[in-house]
Amino acid sequence: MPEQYILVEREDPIAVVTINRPDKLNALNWALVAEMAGHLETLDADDAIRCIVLTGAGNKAFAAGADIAEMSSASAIDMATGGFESWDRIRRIKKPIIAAVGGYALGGGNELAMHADMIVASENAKFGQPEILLGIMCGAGGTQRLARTIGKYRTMELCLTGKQITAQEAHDWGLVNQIVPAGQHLEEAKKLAREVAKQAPHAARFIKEAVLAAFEVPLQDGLMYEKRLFALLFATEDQKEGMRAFLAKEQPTFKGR
Ligand code: DAK
Repeated sequence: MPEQYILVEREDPIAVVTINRPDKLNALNWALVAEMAGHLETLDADDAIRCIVLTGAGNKAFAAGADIAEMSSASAIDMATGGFESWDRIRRIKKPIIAAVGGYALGGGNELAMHADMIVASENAKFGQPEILLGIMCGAGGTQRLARTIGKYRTMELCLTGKQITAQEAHDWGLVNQIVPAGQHLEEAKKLAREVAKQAPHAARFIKEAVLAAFEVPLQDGLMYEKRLFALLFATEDQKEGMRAFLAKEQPTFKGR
């Protein structure tokens, strides 16, 4: 399958991955999600990249969901077997990902944004899970990640009515880190990414792992996991450098070792 849907721009130590299907509001067909997973994995394996920004081309949409035209003729078996692998690959990316959302983040678009670790939204952004309006439900983690993020009652409201919420509401509900003026989402997300990219890469990776574990394991197990990862960081040169620089009143230079 020729690559066609995703643009990657490197600005080491960050990279921007853009869903480039603006005429269809960046609707996520299977080939697109597979292509995105491939690029994210390549960047994840590249030591020169320390934080990834994920965005949609144009200001109208981050992504308006899975491709309804493609899904309309899919069988239950297609859906059960075909689509999930690429999403799982995106879920397993270890580097921090920041979603830069301008316009619609609906259905799979919102679910994709929630695969990121932080969300920066333009003030014109709209979030929602409109699957029920199509006679279906979330398929890429929406019920689970939303319930853990904005709580049961607001998740029920979004998923049972299909309504869209504004960037301000999403921010008030804890789904969005920052709201920025319309059209500024990418620039602001890149600023945040550069801030993250300055940090010690092993620490950033373990923090992501530990925070995500909080959604999956009981507290005692999560605390034990955090303790182990914390101790492991004392095997890195960056721990020595961070503490040396603090004591010398200097800025640290982290090398990812
Ligand atoms: N799929 C396909 N095409 C889409 C699309 C979508 N989700 N959203 C928009 N488009 C296309 C439109 O058909 C139109 O194409 P042309 O007619 O120009 O060829 C073009 O994008 C512009 O859209 P509109 O003309 O509709 O633009 P408007 O400004 O009038 O409306 C809108 C914008 C976002 C309100 C509207 O486009 C809309 O309601 N879009 C659909 C939103 C939606 O229902 N999204 C949820 C889809 S279900 C899974 C993983 C994920 C999922 C499922 C399974 N597995 C891993 C198995 C996720 C499911 C979903 O996301």
